[in-house]
Amino acid sequence: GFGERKAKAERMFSLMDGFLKNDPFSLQKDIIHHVEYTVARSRFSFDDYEAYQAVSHSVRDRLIERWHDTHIYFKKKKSKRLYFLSLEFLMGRSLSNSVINLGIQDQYTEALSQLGFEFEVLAEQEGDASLGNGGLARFSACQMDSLATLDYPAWGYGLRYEYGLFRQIIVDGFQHEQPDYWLNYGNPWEIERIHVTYEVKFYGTVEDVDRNGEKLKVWIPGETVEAVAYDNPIPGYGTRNTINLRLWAAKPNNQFDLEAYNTGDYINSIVNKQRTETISNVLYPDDRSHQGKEMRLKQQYFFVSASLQDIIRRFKEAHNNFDELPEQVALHLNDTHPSLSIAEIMRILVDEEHLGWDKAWNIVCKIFSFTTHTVVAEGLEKIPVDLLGSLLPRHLQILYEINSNFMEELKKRIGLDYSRLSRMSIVEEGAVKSIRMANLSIVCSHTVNGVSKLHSNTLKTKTFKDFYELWPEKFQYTTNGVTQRRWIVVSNPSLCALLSKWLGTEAWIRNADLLTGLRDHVDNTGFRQEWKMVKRLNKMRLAEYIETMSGLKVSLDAMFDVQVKRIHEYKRQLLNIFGIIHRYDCLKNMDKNDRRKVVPRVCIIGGKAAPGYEIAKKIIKLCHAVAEKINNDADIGDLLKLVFIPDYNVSVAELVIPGADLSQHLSTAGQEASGTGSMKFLMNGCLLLATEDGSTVEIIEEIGSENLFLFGAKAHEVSELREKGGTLKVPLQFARVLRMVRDGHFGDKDYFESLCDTVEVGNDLYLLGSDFGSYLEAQAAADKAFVEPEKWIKMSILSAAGSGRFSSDRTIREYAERTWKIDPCQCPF
Ligand code: OX2
Repeated sequence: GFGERKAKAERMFSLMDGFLKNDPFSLQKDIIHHVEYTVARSRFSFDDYEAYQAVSHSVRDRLIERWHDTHIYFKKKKSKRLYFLSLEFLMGRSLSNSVINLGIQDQYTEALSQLGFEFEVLAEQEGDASLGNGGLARFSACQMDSLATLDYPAWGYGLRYEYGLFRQIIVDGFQHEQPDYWLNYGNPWEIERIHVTYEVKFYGTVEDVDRNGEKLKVWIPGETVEAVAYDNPIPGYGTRNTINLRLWAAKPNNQFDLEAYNTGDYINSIVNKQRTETISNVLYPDDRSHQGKEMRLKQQYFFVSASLQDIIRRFKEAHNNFDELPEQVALHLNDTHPSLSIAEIMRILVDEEHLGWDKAWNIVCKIFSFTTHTVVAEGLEKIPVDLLGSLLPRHLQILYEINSNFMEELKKRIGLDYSRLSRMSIVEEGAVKSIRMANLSIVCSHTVNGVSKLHSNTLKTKTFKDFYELWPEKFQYTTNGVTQRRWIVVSNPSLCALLSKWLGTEAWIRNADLLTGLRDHVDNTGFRQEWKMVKRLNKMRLAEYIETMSGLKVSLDAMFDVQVKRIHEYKRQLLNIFGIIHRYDCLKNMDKNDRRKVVPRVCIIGGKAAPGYEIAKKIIKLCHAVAEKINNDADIGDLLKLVFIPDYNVSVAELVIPGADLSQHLSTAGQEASGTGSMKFLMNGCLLLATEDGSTVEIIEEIGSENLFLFGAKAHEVSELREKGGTLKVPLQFARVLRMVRDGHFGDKDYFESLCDTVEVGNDLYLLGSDFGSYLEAQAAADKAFVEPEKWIKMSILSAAGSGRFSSDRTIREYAERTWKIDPCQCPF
């Protein structure tokens, strides 16, 4: 009975000796315990990596306690839960973030120093968890941090890829990809749940069965794979709440292929089994492009099926009526990658739970919300019907049925407007008949979110215009944000201390709006002096990194000018490189006297190109070719340096961003849905040089256009400029730079030819030529501001002061209140 169970639990708790203690002495005991029993190294000889492992395990123990309490509490409160479904999470490192969020960083620092270790050095031992590509994936990670911190009853679901995003190495200026087998040395931050497993089925056929006069569809699958859960605790800051990120891995199930076994084909039967394991093996490295690959679809369904089984099981533990599902469960689709969930949940409700179609559909339409991160229709995911039909025959039927119902309803509303009907259809007819995952997601979701105000307008007026006219109320926007815990507290400790000192409180760590308080001190010279010192310190850190990485010594007096993000034509790294070539060319043609007035620059570029994206790879090579020339030109010296930072990832970002004076966000207006890098730079007092794209429009509202350097065509001007195409006027400087590259000024003339072609007049889709003039003006304005240090520092302070709105805490609160309709549920301490 209940009394007995409670007594037993109480006795066990007394054996536990209460919760773990966090004073430095207790921490030391726990660390040494883990060195001895977990890492199994003699207590007298363990290196930094082993010390890191032991420390991490001691932190994990503390996370687990809170994780348990949080989940018991959520269960008890029966509050509605958010399930955040995403195929990508870029978590980066966990150690510093965890001890900071647990509020025990000082204790750890002291404990370790008494053991002869430095906390920062151990934290550096950790490798990144790179289970994602870029902005979308890091945004997922920031949202998890905010969900935990704001006490929302939420779970994240994802895939536990064994190979994360490839490591980028540069050989002779070319990008090479190396596998990121990140689990090689173990992962102390996850908890394997060998008992939480589900079968996921693929292939096979669907049969019509008559059961007691009822016509049923029965899916007879051809392959079964087992999904096993790995839980990753996500601690909130300043709260006991610690939520869960559950990642699925594929493993072969135990039922052997009996026939193969009996015919003596033992080895082959095992080899076949191993093949099923590969589903969660590797992350697809293409940022924003979709190729209809079977393995990718398998991953998506594997993820969806395991997550929904888990969610439905949990729901059924406490409820027996599916009508209650919408009051208990919010399912969030992070882009269309998890949108097979819609067909899967219909299958579960109709085929397995035997609800009528209409009843099931009504329920399903109340639980999904959807965020889209793209602008261009070509970027939207489509799945060939043949592929889907063979892998998931029953789901294809369901999708057809959803679509035919939708088409019927639509005809009633808009009449027989066939071109419109075919644009809105979930099924795309054509050379390759396919399923449009975005249309599916819009039809079934109660809310369709854009990621910035501008993006949402594009969705309403272009990308999803037809849908907006049909269901205007579905279309919302929630501007992205980033977590100040990671992007200030973890990555910029000196700025963190400065902010708390001058704001007189640490409360900004949970309430970023308080950063506006910095405006009150902007005229205080003492404050500005300290601000300057912090930037200098971070520039030193970055300069050291650049030197160890590339051997290049850079001057701290130079302006550190940074562009770091995935390499994409629309992000226009090429515009940056052309600007650098132009600067170099000007320097070469300048006399000694004029040179003395030039602001020295260290230009830093970093980012990965998708392995199959040729043009992006050529951009990387050009960057190296130009760097080679400039950096070895003794005549130029410290006036200009160009550095490519290889293998840009979360932990590199933590180092680079705080050290930047200027950062560049150059996407052709209307192309970047939001952009989140800019927000991290802003928080760190780095000035932006940017187009009026994505969330920059809202950044301008917060900090004023006088505090950043804007340039380029506006979003509403772009389509007209593109139409003008070949007749557009391009500045002479642009033509000259292009010529230099074409003429082999930087070598590899032939190799760069196709790259040059992409920006030739008439072919210049991203408008590099027509934006070049105003780009150079913005750069000149930045130089001018930099030579007035007091002005620059003010702009820097006002940038950080206006960054509060771009905290992911604000993003999450908006989603929670408007979209998910969930309430905070704070586990008592
Ligand atoms: C990115 C978008 O490109 C970027 O603008 C946005 O800030 C980020 O998502 C987070 O919303 N894959 N990555 C993105 O979109 C897709 C698709």
